[in-house]
Amino acid sequence: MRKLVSIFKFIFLTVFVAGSGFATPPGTNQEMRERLKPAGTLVRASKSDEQQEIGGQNAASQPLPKVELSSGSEHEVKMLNSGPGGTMIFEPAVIKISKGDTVHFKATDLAHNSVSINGMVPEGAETWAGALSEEISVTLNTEGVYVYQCDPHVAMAMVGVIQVGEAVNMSEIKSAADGLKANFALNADRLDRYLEQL
Ligand SMILES: [Cu+2]
Repeated sequence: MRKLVSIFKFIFLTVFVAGSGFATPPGTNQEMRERLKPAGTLVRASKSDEQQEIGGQNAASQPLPKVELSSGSEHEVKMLNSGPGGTMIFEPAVIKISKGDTVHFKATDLAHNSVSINGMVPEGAETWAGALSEEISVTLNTEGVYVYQCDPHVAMAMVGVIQVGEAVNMSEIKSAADGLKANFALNADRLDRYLEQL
């Protein structure tokens, strides 16, 4: 009797296993994969859409807020190895001031300087060139946009922008910016982002 049971078990298992084997046509797994594939693709697609959206928000597509007119007639710009806006940076890198105001460049960190860039100041305007680690003050009496740099770190886009009164020379600044940007090995979009804030 036990023998019979085990024979039946054997037959049952054989038929069941074989049957299920036959009941699974070769195409079924493939078909299943095919059915699952679009679902998987959709999940990945929606995820990457989301990532693109997040990336887009962090990237240059997000317009930066405009810089407001700094209060008072004396303004301070720190020369820094590292600040909230990045490394080798003027802080604030973009300021809007009134005609006749003075900007003090502070040697908060050493081995930086502030030098106005030829062709990137309003026509007939004052220019300046500080020595390394020198704290200089410039009084700006000519309306327009001024772009200046730190000589040792211009390749890292250590530049700054001052708008005095109205940005009357913005088109000249923008065309000259292309030449300046050619010197940037790092932070290549910094100047564009600065000018966007005016
Ligand atoms: Cu520097």
